[in-house]
Amino acid sequence: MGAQQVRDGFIELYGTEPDGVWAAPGRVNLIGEHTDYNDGFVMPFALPHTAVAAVSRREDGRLRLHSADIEGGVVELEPDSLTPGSDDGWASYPAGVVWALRDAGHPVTGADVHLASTVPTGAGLSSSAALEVVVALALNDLYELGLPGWQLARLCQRAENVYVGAPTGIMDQTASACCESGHALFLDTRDLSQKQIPLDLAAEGMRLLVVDTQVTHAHSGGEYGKRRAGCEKGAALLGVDALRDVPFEGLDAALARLGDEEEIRRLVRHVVTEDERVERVVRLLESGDTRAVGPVLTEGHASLRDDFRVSCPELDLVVGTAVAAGALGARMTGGGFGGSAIVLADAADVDTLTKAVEEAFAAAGYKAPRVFEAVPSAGARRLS
Ligand code: GAF
Repeated sequence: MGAQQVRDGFIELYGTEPDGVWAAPGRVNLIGEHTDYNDGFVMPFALPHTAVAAVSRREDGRLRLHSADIEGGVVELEPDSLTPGSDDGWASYPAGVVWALRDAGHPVTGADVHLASTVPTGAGLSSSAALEVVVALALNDLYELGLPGWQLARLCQRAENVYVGAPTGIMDQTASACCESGHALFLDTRDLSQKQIPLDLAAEGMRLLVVDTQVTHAHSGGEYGKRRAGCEKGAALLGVDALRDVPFEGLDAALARLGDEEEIRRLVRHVVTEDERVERVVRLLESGDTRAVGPVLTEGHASLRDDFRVSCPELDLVVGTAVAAGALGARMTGGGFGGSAIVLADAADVDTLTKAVEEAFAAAGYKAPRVFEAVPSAGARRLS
């Protein structure tokens, strides 16, 4: 939905012009999965799909939230009374941002918000991070807080972890806040240092497809939290602050020290090898060998499927079918347990691959997948 439509929706709803209109994108992650809560490396890029918010500042202690995408009216809350854990449905995300800003000492007294989003929900493409970041950026501007993107990302993560209660890492919010058009974001999640890596697949005759399996996932559910707790246990058993501190060269020795902790061993092996895969992809992209990224993606999928165990039959079917039909590489993207896969392919093969995946889904009796091309797009910004 465009800025004008969201602005018009705001006027219809609240009877006045908004102070401004902002946008924040969803993301795909090229490589680096379940590494962000282990202080490791990730490499997402922003999608063209965005959450758009028309927002006005209020001084009277009222917070009014409305989404064009959700049935139901305006949700009215008081910034003074926001309490972590209160279940306000979708409104918990923007409300959580207001709570996190105020909890960090920023004088946010209230706002009128009208939102609409084109980021598919439940598809592993960070629709919730886009909602959080667009509201954080709007309030940052309207209250002249002067916070940089990485700091807004930290506050949005706190909103999600503490207010909403989902134990996610920092990747999605940072991607939404900090990505740049035409680039993937190489992010060190320990200190949030960043490097923008140019990524122009079309210029090299390639495409990146997103295949949304339409199997919805949820991060407040138990499995994500269990993986995170297992990683923390692994780090504690190995005597390191985070699994990021286990060197790739020392992986075999570290695994041997874990003795009969078979499940922890698998988690550790995924995280340590995945960090190495991110660094390998950065080297390949920087040396112009983009095609060679494909097999690294497929290797990453096997690790997520067999060691970290966060894939599902639909994601495995996308990856297996695409690779067998000639893709350069493929893997699940995001948290897993459903959601989306990415497929790196020669441009000439896109139609054949899409058809192969659609036919495989039909033959398996699965709901038809949604396939679209992803081009690295702009991060969060003010539209008007
Ligand atoms: C989800 C989480 F929100 C991220 O923080 C990250 O852990 C990802 O799953 C897995 O890489 O998107």
